[in-house]
Amino acid sequence: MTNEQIQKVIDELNALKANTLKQVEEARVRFLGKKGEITALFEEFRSIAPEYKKQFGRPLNELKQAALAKIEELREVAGNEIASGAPADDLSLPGTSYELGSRHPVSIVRQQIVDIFRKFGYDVAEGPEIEDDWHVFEALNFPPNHPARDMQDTFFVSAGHDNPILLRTHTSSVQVRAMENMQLPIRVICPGRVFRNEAISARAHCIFHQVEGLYIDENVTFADLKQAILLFAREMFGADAKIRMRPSFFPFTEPSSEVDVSCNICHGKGCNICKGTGWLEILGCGMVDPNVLEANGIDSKKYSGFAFGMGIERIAMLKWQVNDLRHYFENDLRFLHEFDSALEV
Ligand code: 2NL
Repeated sequence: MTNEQIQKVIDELNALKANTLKQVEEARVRFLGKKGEITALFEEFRSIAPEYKKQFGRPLNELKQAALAKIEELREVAGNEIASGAPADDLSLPGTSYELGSRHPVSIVRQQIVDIFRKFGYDVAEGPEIEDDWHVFEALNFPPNHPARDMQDTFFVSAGHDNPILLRTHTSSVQVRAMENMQLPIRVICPGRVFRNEAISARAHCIFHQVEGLYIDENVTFADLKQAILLFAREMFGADAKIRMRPSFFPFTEPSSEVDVSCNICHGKGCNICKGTGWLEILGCGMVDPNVLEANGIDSKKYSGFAFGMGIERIAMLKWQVNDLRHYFENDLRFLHEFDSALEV
């Protein structure tokens, strides 16, 4: 056995062409069949002197592996040709098509809300889903025994000490972090996932999504809040959208208000979506309580602000008449594909 013998087979292998499966099989027999060239080399190898085995063993094995790989490659190409009936390198063939995913309705609406407020000059901020008591409750004027601080309403990661670790129940915690880190004036919008220890039903879920907004500057008034919400409602629900405000209560705002938008289905006439009232509740808002400003190191004599919060699933339900919150979390493709054409880019 000589190196030249092996090299000769390598050269032949490199030059090998086979266009049909029959030719590939012929090539396999020629190299690797019972009387094949490589098989013959292995036969010869068995009878050479032990001191030469080292020299030829490895190149022979490499040659066999290379031959197997080459035959396999040729077989694949020839197989494709047969399937398509055309040469493998026909560049006019259609490419492999990948099924594209589509965006989730919650993502679509979140992006629309965020885009509207970005246009108004708000920054976008995100923060941790696992938070501490300070950022979720204490800094937001929740009294020590407020029911939201109860195990019934909040998922705790660790309790029993000064500053329990928990899953955030609203994205206000991100705004607290904004007050810690950003310079005044602050205009920020905080989209994110929130968690509440609730039984799952058509109207409630233990995980949902929120967008909260916060604006703090000198001389911010309730009139500014009303105008911001009205402009948002017109962008989101159409130029003819009207809003109305009803007094409400939140620990972190004073005064507080809930906001309804005129029903986009019956335009105020009354239908089963708005339960005959002509109005749909879209968000809660208010003037930031001075206690919240002070807790976050902001002089409440000099500065004032407004804040608002809305549930993204809720807005999406109103926009598309989705009647059960659970649809958003089940990932049933028949539901998700309903929104394939909903992207208004
Ligand atoms: C709702 C109501 C609201 C806020 C969220 C807030 C945040 C800070 C200070 C003051 Cl840092 N307020 N957020 C205010 C009023 C209402 O959300 O119904 N959300 C789904």
